[in-house]
This record gives sequence, C-alpha cells and structure tokens, in this order.
Amino acid sequence: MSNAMKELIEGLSQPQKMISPKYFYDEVGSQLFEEITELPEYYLTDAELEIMRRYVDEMVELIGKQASLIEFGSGSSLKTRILLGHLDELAAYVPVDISADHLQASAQQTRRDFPELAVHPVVADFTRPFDLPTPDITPVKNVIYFPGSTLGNFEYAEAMELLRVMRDEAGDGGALLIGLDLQKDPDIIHRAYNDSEGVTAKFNLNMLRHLNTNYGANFDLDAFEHRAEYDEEKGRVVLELVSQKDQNVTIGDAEFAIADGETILTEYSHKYTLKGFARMAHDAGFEVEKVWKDPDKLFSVQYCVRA
Ligand code: AVJ
Repeated sequence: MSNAMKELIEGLSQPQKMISPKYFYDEVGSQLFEEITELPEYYLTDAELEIMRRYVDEMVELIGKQASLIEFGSGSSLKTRILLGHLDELAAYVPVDISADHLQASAQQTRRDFPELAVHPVVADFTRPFDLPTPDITPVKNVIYFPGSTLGNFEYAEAMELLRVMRDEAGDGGALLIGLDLQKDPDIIHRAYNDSEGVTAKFNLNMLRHLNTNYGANFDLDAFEHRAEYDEEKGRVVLELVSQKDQNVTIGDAEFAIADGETILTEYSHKYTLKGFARMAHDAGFEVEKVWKDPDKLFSVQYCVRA
C-alpha cells in the first residue's frame, strides 16, 4: 500500500477523523484556491501582496547580494515574482516542492521570465531535511522564503519542527523571510473562510472528490457540509466536513463508519501574534529582525536571522 493510502487510512481511523490539507491541492483544488485568493472576503493574499509591493526594497536590502533564495513551495506565486523582479544579484533561486510536475512547470516559467537567474528546483518534502544544490556561484548566505501563511497549517509541534528544518537549511548567517497571518477581529477571519459565494465550501468538499478519483474512495459529496470556525482561544480556524447522516465510506479495503454530525478535520489555519511568533522563532533558533504589515495590520511578512 502506498504511503499516501496508509496516511489517509490512519487519519480516518482516529477518534477525530482527519485528512491532511495537502489533499486539497489536486488540479481542481488548486484552481479553487486561486478563486479563493480573489474573493473580497479572503484578505490574506491581497494584504501580503500589498506588503511585498510596498516594502520589497527593504527586503532586498536585508537579503543582500549573492544570496541563495530557497522557496519552500513551488514558487509560482505573484509574491515570489515581485521578490525575484527586484533581486537582481541572486546566486541562485531554489524552489522546493514535493510535486515534480508542478515544480518543473513553474521552474520553466520562472526561467522564461527571469533569464539571468540560476534556477535550481529541488523535488523534496520540505518538512524533512533535504540536500541543497551547489550553484556555480557560492552563495554568501541562504535565505528561506515561505510566503502565504502556510506555516499556519501546521500544529505547534510540527510548525516548530519545520522552523528547525528551515534554520538548518538556512545554515550559518542564513535567514528566513516568512508571510504570516495575524490575529484580528474574529468576524473578519470568520468571513474569510465562510465566503458568500461558497467557494471555500467547494474547496473543502473537493478534497473528497479528489480522494474518490485518485485514491479509490467512495465519499458521497452531497452527504457532507463545509464548516469553518475561528477558535479565538487557540488562534486558529478549524476547517471540517460535517457528515449529514450515518454513513459508511470505503477507501481501498478500509471501511469507516461516520455518524450523523460527525466531523472530518481538514485544516487548521493558525493566526499569529507578533509576540507569539517571535517566541516560536526564538525557540527554533531564529531572531525576528524586521516585521512589515499592511496598512490595516491584517497580515505580516517577517525577516528572521539565525541566532
Ligand atoms: C494556503 C494555508 C494559507 O489557511 O488561509 C484558504 C488555505 N483554506 N481557505 C489558509 C485556505 C481555506 C490557506 N493557506
């Protein structure tokens, strides 16, 4: 049995059933996420882009010349392009992604758009240590780029583990440039995950369709509903799929009973305080050197140096 299959079955065998948010992103799911980023309620992408546009010169100054920029994720985003458009003296750009296809396609596009840039894609699961390529020019330092508040998908212990992987990949004198969503008025957060057009609901439910198509599951998509609640105490949005009846679902040879009202946890989206993240960074071996925010103080981009 594939590792993915084992992981899926294990997640659905827990008392709180769960499926990792990475199963959101098949082709349809990636398209739906794009649509989410264009929703008026989903402030995250606009706010982060605004920060990048306003402060890219300060970021470039801190990153310095002849650095290697190592992006955790495939790097097809507009944010990355803003950064690359202003970093004209990079030793290398290293996008790291688990999907070889996705990575190759976006690396090709990056090469077309930035012909002078040394692009060295690495296929790897970035939550585990991986080997960096050796560019022709030896980098002065490694700067990890992790936009999009993706750290927020990880629970505290996993987030700390990931930050430590980043510290080790950054190496001596290295740094981390990270985009993080901030705690704010709970209504604003609630609306961002309960949009009026129901795109987030489609995105959440699409995970089940993806498992049906690609992992031999038989979820009845009409028998689940989207739920997203902001837990202010824990500072995180909890995305779930709520079963609308008692039902049995099979995936491969495994069968699961799901009760009426029972939930499958599909995603956490943690929201940070500046203090809270500074402490996490510190405990992982980084110090926050600079924080940029959008004018409404919804989102932050933070530059952290290795302690
Ligand atoms: C891509 C993880 C940043 O948490 O806001 C959007 C994913 N989930 N709407 C987020 C998501 C529901 C998104 N991240």
